[in-house]
Amino acid sequence: MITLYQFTPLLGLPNASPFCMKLELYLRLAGLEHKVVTLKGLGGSPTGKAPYIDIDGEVIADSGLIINYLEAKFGHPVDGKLTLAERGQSLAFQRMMEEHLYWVAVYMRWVDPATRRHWEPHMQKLIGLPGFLVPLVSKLAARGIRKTLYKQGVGRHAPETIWRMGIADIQALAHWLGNRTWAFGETPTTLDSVMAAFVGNIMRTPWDNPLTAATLKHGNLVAHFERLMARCFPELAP
Ligand SMILES: N[C@@H](CCC(=O)N[C@@H](CS)C(=O)NCC(=O)O)C(=O)O
Repeated sequence: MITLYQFTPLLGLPNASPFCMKLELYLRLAGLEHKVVTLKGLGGSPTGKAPYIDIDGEVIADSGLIINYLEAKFGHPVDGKLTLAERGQSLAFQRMMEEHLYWVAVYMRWVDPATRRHWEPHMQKLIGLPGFLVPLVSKLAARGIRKTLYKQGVGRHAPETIWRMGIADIQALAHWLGNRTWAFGETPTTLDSVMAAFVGNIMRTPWDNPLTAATLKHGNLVAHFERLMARCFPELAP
């Protein structure tokens, strides 16, 4: 039995963490039976991050490592038909979103001073905080995450540059997807899950910002997100 530990659903999405949303989409694409547990804290995660799973008593963290494990254990139900070259492309785009675009999205959600107050009510739901603590926790979180972004490197740039870096990733994805239904062939794969998780989270950010505006201009990315939602999460599909 697989138990998926992740944050509470938010913004009309299965998850406001793109990594949790990616993994839940993958589990549904793979048709692997699983139970979802909403996290109250990250103490049970071997890495201190979400998502993580428990599979027959073995606890594994990191969405990518979990998918590798499940693909190997269950006979590659989602990515098995990809050629080695397609696997290479898939991994390169996943890394672009998870190791680069992610940090711009973190800036958009947690640090950009113009938008922090819009995120606070959602943050309250995400962490389950009493209302009076929200301004303080929001300020502390923004301070901590600003330091993380500085160490990672993205946070050393001016805001206009940060936005430009994220928008370049979105454009690359949109141009690469073109008018295809899925990233590769007739059925969705892990890369489709990652794209929909990132595009969905950026699109559904409920305040004006340059990254969301640029993403919404790419009708093919929006339609791709809606297509995967209709297939995997009809209960939440737009
Ligand atoms: N590489 C990891 C990244 C997971 C990750 O960064 N999760 C974030 C949420 S989007 C998290 O749990 N952050 C909590 C923290 O850093 O304290 C994966 O693919 O699962």
